[in-house]
Amino acid sequence: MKILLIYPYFLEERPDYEDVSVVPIGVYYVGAVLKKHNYDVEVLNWHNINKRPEKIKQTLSEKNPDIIGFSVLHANRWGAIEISRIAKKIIPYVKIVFGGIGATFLWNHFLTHFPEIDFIVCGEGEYTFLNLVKCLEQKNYQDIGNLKGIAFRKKGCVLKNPDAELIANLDELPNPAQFFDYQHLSLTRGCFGKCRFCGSPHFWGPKVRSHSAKYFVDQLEMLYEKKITFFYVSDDTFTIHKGRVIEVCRLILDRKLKLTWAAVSRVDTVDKDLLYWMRKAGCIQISYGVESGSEKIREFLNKKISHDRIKNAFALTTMYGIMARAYFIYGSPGESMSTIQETIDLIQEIKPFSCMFYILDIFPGTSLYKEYKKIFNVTDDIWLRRVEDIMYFETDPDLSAGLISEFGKKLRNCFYENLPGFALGVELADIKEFYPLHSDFCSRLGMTFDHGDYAHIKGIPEKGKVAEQLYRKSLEYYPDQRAYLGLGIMAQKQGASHESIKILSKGIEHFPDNVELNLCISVSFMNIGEYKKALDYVLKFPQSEYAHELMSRCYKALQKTA
Ligand code: B12
Ligand code: SF4
Repeated sequence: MKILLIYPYFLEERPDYEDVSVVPIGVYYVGAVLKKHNYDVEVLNWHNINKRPEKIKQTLSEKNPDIIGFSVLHANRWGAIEISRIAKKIIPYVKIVFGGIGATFLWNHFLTHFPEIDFIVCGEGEYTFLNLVKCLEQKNYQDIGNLKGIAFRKKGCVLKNPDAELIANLDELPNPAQFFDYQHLSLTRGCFGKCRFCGSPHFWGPKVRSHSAKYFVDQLEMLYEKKITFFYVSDDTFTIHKGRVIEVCRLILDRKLKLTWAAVSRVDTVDKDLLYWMRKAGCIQISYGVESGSEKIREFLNKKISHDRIKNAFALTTMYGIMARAYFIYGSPGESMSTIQETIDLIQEIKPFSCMFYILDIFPGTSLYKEYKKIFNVTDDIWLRRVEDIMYFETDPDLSAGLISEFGKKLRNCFYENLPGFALGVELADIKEFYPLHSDFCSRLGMTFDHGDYAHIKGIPEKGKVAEQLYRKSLEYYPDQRAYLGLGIMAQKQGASHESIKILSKGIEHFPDNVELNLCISVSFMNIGEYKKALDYVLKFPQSEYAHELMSRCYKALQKTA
């Protein structure tokens, strides 16, 4: 049995490409269970296959799968439908299965309107899909009628079996890192929150299940051994079980895994102790759902977090040298310039280093969607339109597209204008053992302004100056390769070669084997015509292509002067 697991494309281009280019972690869990049972499984990340549509036919013909499982989020469902149609034409016997959050809530809609879809795996997918695959392999179609968690068609009727039980012990799942490489990990499943715009509570239920710290860190370690050193912990609320998270951090430290990671959390589940351990174990960013500065709107969204909690979480996170990131939602009922101003006031108070602003969307599986259907007396048939989603403002006569765009601009502009002040005013906890970490934090932030995410954003003033000050602050804490290099490159760009050589030499004293520092100083020496000295620095790195390029430039210059 050849099984393809496909993560299909979205309809719209996004400004944040990274958001949609990652295969959901659940696909690897589903794949790992199948691999453990010796099935021939392949995961295809087809988030951008629509840019080369001829590849779809060609790949499907070559691979000739018996089953294709699609990972469907609401917004990529059309991608899955279009690929399914092509697949059925080329391989008429192929069985098409939709799974994932988007498929779960619209099983009836999909099976009613799209004959190319054969089955829907509702909810947690690992064992439900395995059971389905086994039945299909044995051509035992009779038993599919008894498989929990499956929706299917029978004699023209769409049927759904009862939900499957949730997996009681997540650690019994085979570790996906044995079979696949990825950067998004999850420790827990479920969330105690009941936010109106979120599908998670209805999908996973209110009970939070967790892997053990050992399972989680084993997974990290396996990926680390495959040279993956940066991770995103994709839980709804990673910090829900404080003790478990500290155990994870201690294990990362005990096993000496030199990695960095980012997590998602709620402002009401962090404290000093936890942040201390998280930072020590390599956490560099925590994203919090703040949603709005207006209490009224937070209440509507059912977010249930107080102003003080938000303030406290951001202050503590920053103090420990972790980038505090805020998710905001705008375009909610009652949104106006005055509530947007409340959000801006909050941003100025909590000083986040990164903000994500999303327009309120109405996704199936959320309370918002249930209310929307009731108020407008519509059915799931609205999704027959070839659109990704419906934004709340489109349903509200008090909000127009123009207004929403103005809100978005105002929020982003305000954040960007204030960002340099936030960065330069950062106050870190005066804990001696944290000095190397603080140094790393400041240089990392400096790099973001200098040549990272913020470097190309016009609305951020004085990026170079901010970066320089952050690099200097970093070096006040501890020697840091990134800071030396940043300052060295800056001086070099300004034509201050001697200054650049001075700072890079200091860096090389601390980090003699750092390739970038050595190659950069070599360029500065070349800039002042000292080719012999320049050569000394590049000769140490025969394995680097750039070093070879510099070497030949040095030799040519030396030949000319000889
Ligand atoms: C972390 C996260 C992200 C991260 C990383 C996602 C990733 N690729 O791993 C980032 C920030 C990149 C992200 C981006 C987006 N996200 Co997001 N994200 C989440 C979050 C919080 C956790 C996802 C997760 O890891 N779950 C744990 C794993 C184990 O579950 P899983 O991947 O869903 O897989 C299980 C089942 O769904 C099923 N399954 C999944 N695929 C398949 C395939 C087959 C064949 C089968 C049989 C079963 C199956 O079995 C799996 C194992 O049990 C969820 C909320 C949630 N708790 O689920 C929102 C959520 C999934 N995201 C959401 C949205 C809207 C998005 C974006 C579209 C937003 C955007 N900016 O455009 C993008 C989509 C891109 C994407 N690739 O996910 C919505 C989806 C709503 C919907 N109905 O579609 C959710 C539900 C949050 C919400 N607002 O309600 N997201
Ligand atoms: S938005 Fe976050 S806190 Fe709220 S229910 Fe969803 S996952 Fe939980």
